[in-house]
Amino acid sequence: QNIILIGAPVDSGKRAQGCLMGPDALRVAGLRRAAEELGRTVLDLGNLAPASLPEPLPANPALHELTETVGWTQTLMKVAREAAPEGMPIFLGGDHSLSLGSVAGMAAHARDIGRPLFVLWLDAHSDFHTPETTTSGNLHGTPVAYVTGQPGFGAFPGLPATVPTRNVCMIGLRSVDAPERAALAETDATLVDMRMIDEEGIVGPLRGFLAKVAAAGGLLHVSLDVDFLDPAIAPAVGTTVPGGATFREAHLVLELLHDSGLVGSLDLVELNPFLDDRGRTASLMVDLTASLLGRRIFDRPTRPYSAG
Ligand code: DIR
Ligand code: MN
Ligand code: MN
Ligand code: MN
Repeated sequence: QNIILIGAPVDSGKRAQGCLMGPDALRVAGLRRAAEELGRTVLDLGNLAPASLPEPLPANPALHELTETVGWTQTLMKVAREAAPEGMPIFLGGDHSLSLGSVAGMAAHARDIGRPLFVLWLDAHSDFHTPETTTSGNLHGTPVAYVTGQPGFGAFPGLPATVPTRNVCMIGLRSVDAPERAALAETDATLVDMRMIDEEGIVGPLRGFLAKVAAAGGLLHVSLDVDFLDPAIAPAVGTTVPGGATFREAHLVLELLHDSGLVGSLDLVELNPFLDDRGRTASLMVDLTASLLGRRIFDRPTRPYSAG
C-alpha cells in the first residue's frame, strides 16, 4: 500500500511555538527512506497551509488562534478524505490540533467506504476538552471531543461522520484535567492509564481493542503524540509529562499494530524540533513509524484478531 506524507505544520493549537518545524524534521530524520526500505511507494504532498476563512471569526479571548485552527481543520479534513483512497496517509505535525481535521476526514473516508472508523490515541493527555471546558484555551487539547461529536464546536466545520466514543481507545494517560475526567466518565471509550500499564502491561489492553476493531470490520486511525513517550527518550515536546511509555513499550505497540493489518492512517504530532536534542526525538518518531510499517527483528507467526 502506498504511503502518502501530508505535511501539516500546525502551530496554532497552543502557545509555545515550534511545531511548525515538525514536518521538515521528520523528513530530515528519514521518514521517506524508512518507508521505502520496507517496500512502500511514498508520495509526499509537501506542506499544506490553512484555509483562509471568508471572514475571521469573532475574537474569542478564551481560545488561542481559533480562526487559524478552524482553517487548518477545513484543509486537513478535505485532504485526508481525498488522499485516503490512494494509500495510507501519514500526517506530519504540527501540534495535536491537526487531528481535528485528520480524524474528521478519515471518519468521512471510512463512511465513504462503508467501514466504521476506530481511533487509537497514544498520548499522556486525553484531549477531550471542548471550547467550553478548556481553561488553557489551547485547542490541541480538544480533538477527541470534536470528532466524537461533543457540543461546543459551532465555530468548526460540521462533521460528515462522527466517531462513536466506544470506538476510541486512549493509551498512556497520565494528565487528564477535571472536566475531561468527568466527561470521559460518561462515555464508553477505552481508557488505559499508566497505572494500568504498570500493573498489567501494555499488550493486553491493546490486543483487546484490536480484537474489537477487527470484529467490527473497522478501519483504525492512530494518533501518536510525542508526549506518549517518556521525556527521557523524547524531550522534543512542549508538554512533557514524566512516567511515559518506554522505548520498548512504544515499539511493541506499533509492531502489534503492524501485525494487526488494521491501520489506515497515522498522525505524528507535537514534535517541537526547537526543543530536541540532536534530532533524537524526530529519529525515534521515524523509527516508531517504521515499526508500524513492518520493520521487525525476526518474523513471527501472526495472531489473527477475531471476535472470540
Ligand atoms: C491540556 C493540554 N490538557 C490543555 N493537552 C495536551 O491545555 O487542555 N495534549 N498537551 O496533548
Ligand atoms: Mn500560536
Ligand atoms: Mn495530544
Ligand atoms: Mn499530549
